[in-house]
Amino acid sequence: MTPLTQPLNSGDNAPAKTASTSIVITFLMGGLIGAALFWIVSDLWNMPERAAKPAGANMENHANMNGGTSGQEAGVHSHGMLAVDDWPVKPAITATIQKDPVGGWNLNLQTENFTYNASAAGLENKQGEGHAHIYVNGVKLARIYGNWFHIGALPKGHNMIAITLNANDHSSLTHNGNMLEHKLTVMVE
Ligand SMILES: [Cu+2]
Repeated sequence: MTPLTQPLNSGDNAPAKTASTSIVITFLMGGLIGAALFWIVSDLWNMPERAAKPAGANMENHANMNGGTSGQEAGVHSHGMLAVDDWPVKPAITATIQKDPVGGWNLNLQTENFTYNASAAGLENKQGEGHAHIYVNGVKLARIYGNWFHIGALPKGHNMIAITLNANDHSSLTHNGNMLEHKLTVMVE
């Protein structure tokens, strides 16, 4: 803030312009303070997430523990939910992601008690069967029928990748009210 007071003082040497100049400066200062406050507040807002994940790629967040995106992304998921609570064996998913040497990112899914069945997509639900959905920054990118998936270039900054397990009718699988999903954060410098 100190350097900005310099022009204000030098403005005193031009009395005719003082009033309008100070109005303009007040306006600019207001804008700067507003921007600074916004920056500080938005930084604080992001802090818990940042603190939990050191910078760098391949940071994982086991979203199954905390309800994950079930609330946040409710509006993004266009399909319903299907609880697996009464299934004798519950599916599970984890994932890792690595930078591809040529371009983009290679996502590797690991599922348990779950079979991908592309030929049944859109048909009747069957326990332990379905496919996955991938969301990048809250937007659905694709349907996944296997353990490997290539993601193209990601924008700079923190990218939130969420992979959900879905029934044949595309419903998101849930257990104890939490979506069966895995979330990753990819930091692009
Ligand atoms: Cu689907």
